[in-house]
Amino acid sequence: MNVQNSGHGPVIREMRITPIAITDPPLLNAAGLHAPYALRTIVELETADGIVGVSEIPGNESTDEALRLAEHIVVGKDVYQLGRLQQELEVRFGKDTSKDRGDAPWDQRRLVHVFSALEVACLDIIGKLVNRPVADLLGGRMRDAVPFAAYLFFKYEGAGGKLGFSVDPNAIGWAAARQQQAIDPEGIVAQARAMCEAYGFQSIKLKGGAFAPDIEVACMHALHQEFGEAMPLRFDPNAIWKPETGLKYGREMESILEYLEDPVRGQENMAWLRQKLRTPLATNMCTTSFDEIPASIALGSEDIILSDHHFWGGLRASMELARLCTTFGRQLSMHSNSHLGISLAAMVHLGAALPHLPYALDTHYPWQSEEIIAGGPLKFQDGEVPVPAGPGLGVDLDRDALARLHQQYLDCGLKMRNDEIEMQKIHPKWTFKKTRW
Ligand code: GKR
Ligand code: MG
Repeated sequence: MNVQNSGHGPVIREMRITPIAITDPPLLNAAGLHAPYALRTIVELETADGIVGVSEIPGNESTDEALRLAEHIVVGKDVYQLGRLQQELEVRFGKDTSKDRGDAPWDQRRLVHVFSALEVACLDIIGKLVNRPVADLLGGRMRDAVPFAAYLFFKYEGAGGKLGFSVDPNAIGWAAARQQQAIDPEGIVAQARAMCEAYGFQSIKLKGGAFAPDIEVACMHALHQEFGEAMPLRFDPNAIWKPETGLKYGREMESILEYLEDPVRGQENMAWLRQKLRTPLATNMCTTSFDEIPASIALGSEDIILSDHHFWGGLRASMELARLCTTFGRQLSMHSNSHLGISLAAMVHLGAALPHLPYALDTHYPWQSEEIIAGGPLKFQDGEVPVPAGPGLGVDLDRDALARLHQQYLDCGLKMRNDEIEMQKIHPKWTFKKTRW
């Protein structure tokens, strides 16, 4: 039976895809340097009755193109037809493979992003239809607020955007601190202090992979000294270490880490290291899709899977992943990339519905200085974000901001994230290496 255009239920009448560019500071990581702008894509679905659902995903020309190509599949579907939508998208685009993910710290697969965008927007609509928050559609809230961790970065001076790498002399508090250079223990500790004071975070993660391990590990020890035993610490060099480097520095940090994230590349190397360290290992790089779960279990490659609804194909897929994690003795936590409030709201709904939440989740949110949701950025209280009130995601688009950030996208000329090119503007001979130290 063809249920497309059946006329029953809320049918999607229109899909709007808006790429935007948001100001992003010069943050360093294993793949290079963040550009002055990070790209996001905002998707709006509107039903025949005029109900609008929104979502936000990492911006990339090829994902935007895929979304456009999917329009004829999406328009005419009932918002409850998520299974059918997914199946038709798989037929249209073919399933993503692990290779499609790429070697960078972030995920470059198309279908997971496309489906995540459509699923979240449909759930936003469904929530509005039944007058319930998205967390209730995922099984109901287990908690009213979701804890996040301070996410520190080595960085050059500046705040990104039009100002390039210059500093705003009038900024105060975190707005000033976020512009400072941080390339050594002193800078990292100062960054951590300012971010924790502003947001109340009670766990800290440092993104590594930018400098030689002894410098980065010294920063972790400096953080431990500054904040003491009570502050859980994590470190993530994005798989750029050789196995023996992971072992040496993993042991050096064994007494101070809550968990060690992607110290080495690939499930086999992670499994080898996991046998040798007492510190739990987490990943958003070696077990990154359902297809990789069997090998993860067979090898024992990690303790914690860092899900990301943009990369795992949506919020319901992340709930399914949580069940698998429980079955196979894994913990589940959350990965992030530069993002705005629609993504954060979705992360919070998911975080609120997850049966177990043993770790504070990752977020890049403090690094962003622009917003597209009405009423400005979502607020943190003692490092936690309360589940947004109201049906669906509980956030509304600020259309003026959307138009402004779309114009910024057109003006900046970026079409996809490429941290290597950005790094080469400063260090022309620099090249990305999958394994460096
Ligand atoms: O924002 O530079 C960055 C991070 O390196 C990001 O791209 C990673 O995907 O945060 C991420 C991670 O935990 O690996
Ligand atoms: Mg990571």
